[in-house]
Amino acid sequence: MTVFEGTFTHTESLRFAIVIGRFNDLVVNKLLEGCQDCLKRHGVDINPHGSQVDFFWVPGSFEIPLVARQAALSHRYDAVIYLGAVIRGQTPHFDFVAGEVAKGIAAAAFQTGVPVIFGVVTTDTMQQALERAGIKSNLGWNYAMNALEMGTLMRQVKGLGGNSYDLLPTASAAPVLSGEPNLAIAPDVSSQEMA
Ligand code: INI
Repeated sequence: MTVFEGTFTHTESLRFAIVIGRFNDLVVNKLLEGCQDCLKRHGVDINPHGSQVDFFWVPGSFEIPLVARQAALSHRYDAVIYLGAVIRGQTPHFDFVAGEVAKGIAAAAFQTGVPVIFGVVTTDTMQQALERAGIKSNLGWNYAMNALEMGTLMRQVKGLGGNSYDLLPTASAAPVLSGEPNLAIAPDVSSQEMA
């Protein structure tokens, strides 16, 4: 049998959408910085005027799934990354916001066949959120790694053919749809440990 794994190399043809909720922007901007830094150091052109990454800004996490689903439906992207911060102490409807975002993001992935990365930090306090956005580690980096891994993996999976998304346009205009398993494992995948 075969082992399929995503890679963190040969990223020049990958395309990503990053959907960002502005709410708690102190946290979210740091997540975005970490995410961009990781993509850039793995060879992705993060220039908003370039061809590899598009950025979508929305008011808060609650709005993320709508835009993210639409972005995924465009099938321009190998993966869509959602960045947001939902902090319990700041909202009595924490569970509604956090729950709806999680459900919406999962639905977007299933409905579109495009990998979605759940980059919404949910914490009890601002301090905990900041610790995950740069003070201790930066989860934005991890979310970018997840996007690279899933984007490259899905190109291999789609290369197998015969999946339920056959009637949809291909996920990317990029040509690498080999169907060959890629056994390479990024040497730096564990370099950013979570707190
Ligand atoms: N949005 C967030 O991204 N994080 C939060 O912690 C938050 N709080 O605390 O309420 C939040 N609310 C805004 C929400 O996402 C919507 O933008 C708003 O309700 C308008 O639909």
